[in-house]
Amino acid sequence: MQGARSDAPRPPDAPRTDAPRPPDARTPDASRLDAPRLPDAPRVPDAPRMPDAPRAPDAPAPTNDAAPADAGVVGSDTDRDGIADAVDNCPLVANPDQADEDGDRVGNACDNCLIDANTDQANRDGDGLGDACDPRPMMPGDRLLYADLFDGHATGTWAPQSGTWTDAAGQRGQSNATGGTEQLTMPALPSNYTVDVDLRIDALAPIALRHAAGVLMRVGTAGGGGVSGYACYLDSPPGLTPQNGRVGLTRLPAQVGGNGFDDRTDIGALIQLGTAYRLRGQVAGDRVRCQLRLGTVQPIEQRDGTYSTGSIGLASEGATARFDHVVVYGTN
Ligand SMILES: [Ca+2]
Ligand SMILES: [Ca+2]
Ligand SMILES: [Ca+2]
Ligand SMILES: [Ca+2]
Repeated sequence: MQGARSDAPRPPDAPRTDAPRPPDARTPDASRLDAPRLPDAPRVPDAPRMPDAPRAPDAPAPTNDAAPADAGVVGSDTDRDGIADAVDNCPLVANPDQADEDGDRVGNACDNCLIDANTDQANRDGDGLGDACDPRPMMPGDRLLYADLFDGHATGTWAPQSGTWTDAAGQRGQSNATGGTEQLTMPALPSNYTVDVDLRIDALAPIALRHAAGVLMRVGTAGGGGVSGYACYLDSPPGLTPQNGRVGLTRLPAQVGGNGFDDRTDIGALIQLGTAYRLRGQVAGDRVRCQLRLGTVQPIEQRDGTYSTGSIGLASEGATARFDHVVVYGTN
């Protein structure tokens, strides 16, 4: 608005300002705005830029109508974030930090799958999530609800219930050998959601009934001060190193009430200490799912109506673990 008004009264000043360099700058700009077509191009181009490249005109002209012209400093910068369009990983979204967590050359600010490398940004159903991460890639309506990359951009607060939790090197770690749990406190998540998390088990407690780490869903406080909800986790039987890996889905507190469940599936591979794995947990109505996003490992599914709402959490048992990339997806 202001710019437009300024331009209007500008005429009087114009002559003064334009005087020094205007002839070159003004003419090109005008030709671009009015009509980046041939008529104007041929006329001015030769004079201003020709000296350096007499032959370049043919090729460069079409490509750089905007770039060279703007300032001769950084080229065209549509989103005005200081990064020229040609090298901006989000040309239409201001993101001066150029953060790109999954390294697919699409900045976090405009990546439709934050933690899944998908340079093509394929999104068949046209909703807010790319095929690479969309829980329902052929059904519109999904979107990102929450993401914590543990790089200082979190919008929620983690509330430790037990264990020793600290952030380091862009990850969230639990270093108490016996394990620990914590819950994400944030504006209520909807009842149904999908959560992806990368987790890594670094060390096993010498004596433990279980060596496991995972993500919690529909978390709440259990009667005895413990945690309630559903846990999607990686598990390794004690006594062997490395152990046969298993992925599990259980209701917490485990086995309480006599009708709880704790299903585990051998994933046919070893869980390597120090290696990160991605788990996907899902809750929708009374359907609860857990899947290790690795190869062809099949998801474990249960139907259970014990818990209908609640946030997400992180947990480890008999293991020192590190977590990264907690991303929650939901339906509009
Ligand atoms: Ca940008
Ligand atoms: Ca990216
Ligand atoms: Ca991506
Ligand atoms: Ca999609």
